[in-house]
Amino acid sequence: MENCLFCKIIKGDIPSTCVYQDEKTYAFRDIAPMAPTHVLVVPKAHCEGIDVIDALDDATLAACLRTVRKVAELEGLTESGFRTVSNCGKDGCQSVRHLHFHVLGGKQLSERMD
Ligand code: DGP
Repeated sequence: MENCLFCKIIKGDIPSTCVYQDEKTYAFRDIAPMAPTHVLVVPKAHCEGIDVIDALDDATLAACLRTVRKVAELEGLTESGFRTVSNCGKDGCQSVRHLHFHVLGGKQLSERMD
């Protein structure tokens, strides 16, 4: 997608700090971290969000969740725990319309989800 920020990051047109990537997914550090570890996991194929997830093939969707787990391992979060969030649409405060999973950890996170 020509005007998608995360597609440009995946292509390398906009620099990012890569944490992990494979054939189907890319994981990079969030530009405005909300926890000591804050990584975004995205499918390399463009999909706008969970509301249109049917457009994404099952293998890519599964690969995203496996990459979340891989990032947790690489960042040393497996034992302490972490949170994965995918904001969707206006009320969900999704600001970039390319499906992404936030991986947050490295501190005790709040119980509140709002
Ligand atoms: P969301 O609000 O759920 O759509 O999350 C989008 C995230 O993307 C937000 O936490 C900030 C991050 N972000 C926005 N622009 C950039 C960028 O240019 N580079 C990186 N690494 N992250 C970005």
